[in-house]
Amino acid sequence: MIVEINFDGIVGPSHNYAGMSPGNIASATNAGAVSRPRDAALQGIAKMRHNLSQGLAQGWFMPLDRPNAEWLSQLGTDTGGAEPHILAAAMSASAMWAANAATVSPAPDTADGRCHLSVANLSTMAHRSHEWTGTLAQLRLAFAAPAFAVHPPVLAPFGDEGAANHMRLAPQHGEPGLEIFVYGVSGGGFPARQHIEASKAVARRHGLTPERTLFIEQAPRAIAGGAFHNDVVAVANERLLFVHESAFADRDSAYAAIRAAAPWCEIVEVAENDVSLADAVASYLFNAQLVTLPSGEQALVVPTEALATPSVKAWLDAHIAGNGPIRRVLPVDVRQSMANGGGPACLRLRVACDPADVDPRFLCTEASLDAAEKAIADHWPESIATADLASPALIADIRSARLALLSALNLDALG
Ligand code: SUG
Repeated sequence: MIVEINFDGIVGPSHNYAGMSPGNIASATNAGAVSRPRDAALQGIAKMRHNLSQGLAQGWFMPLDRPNAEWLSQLGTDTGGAEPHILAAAMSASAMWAANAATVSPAPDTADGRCHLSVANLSTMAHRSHEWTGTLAQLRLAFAAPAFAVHPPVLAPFGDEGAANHMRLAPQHGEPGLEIFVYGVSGGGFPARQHIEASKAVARRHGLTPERTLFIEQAPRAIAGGAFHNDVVAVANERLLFVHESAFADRDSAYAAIRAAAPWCEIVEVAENDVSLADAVASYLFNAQLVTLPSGEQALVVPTEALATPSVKAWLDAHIAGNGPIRRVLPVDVRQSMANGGGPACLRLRVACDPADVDPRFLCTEASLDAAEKAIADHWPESIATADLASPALIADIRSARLALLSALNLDALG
């Protein structure tokens, strides 16, 4: 039976604030701050535990090997010789934001009836452009069953940031759905990270039906305002699209096209007058996990920051009181990730599939969460200042910490 599994990226031991993502307001604001990798990873584990306890299927992806020596070698350098910004890029723990790992088209949507995953090239940002090799190896292990087709990345120069710019509406996860690819063109001097050419290539490779596939342009104003990915201003789950008024370049035609292709869908729009674009971006209201609980109710797993933003809190209170389709709001603390622009939704990749087809080592249980928590508590660095990134001792600690986690989870094959 097809269910939605959320695979969270475990925050890697090299988590740091190097300010490497222009257009991502949190990353720029916190550049140079001291990070807390252990707290960050434990916050991530607590979020997974929280969602598992709600009766949701939960999986995970392992941190990638950092610093990426192979990438440095391709650049003709190494950890001892690389300039600081190159070393910081090689050290990034950015693979934690699993929403950017791949674009996923579940089996009911595809021509061959397999669940297709295309690893994202993340080519716009140097520190993310070398994630795909490690991510692809991991996807090939987790989704090795014939029920899946795992594709290599679309080639540069067409930027692809994966599921962060992709939404799926379906009456239920296991039924054929409408896949919506949101691309950017311009954004007030910030890069548009998802290119339409990449979105179209992914849709073709996945064998999607044109009548159930839409390509919608992100509003340049949203990108300029800090919505570097569409999932900062919109999120979908089953029949429901939850979206900020300023998300799309041409809102009316976008909604008309969605309603024509999915007449059963419900669009809940948050008006600019109620929650400004600036508040939406700062609070990450939309970078929430919109999920269907076992009771059938829809819940929104929000970052704690959302409830601390008065306009957002007022909107959510009124929605619940007014009996809107989101019935529960569940806050989680992912502050360490948030400070780099990654909310609850960034940290997970949704794969609607039969859990029996997934390598069980990538599915979480209370016991495996305990094992991961222990490895993190024992081995993850407590703090990292950007000036420390070149320290050979820190680099050795980061490598051995990751290997300790892989070994605790029986995933040494990824080492
Ligand atoms: O790509 N931050 C990530 C955040 C990704 C959030 N993902 C989604 N919206 N789905 C990014 O901008 C910051 C790294 C640094 O500055 O050190 C960073 O890469």
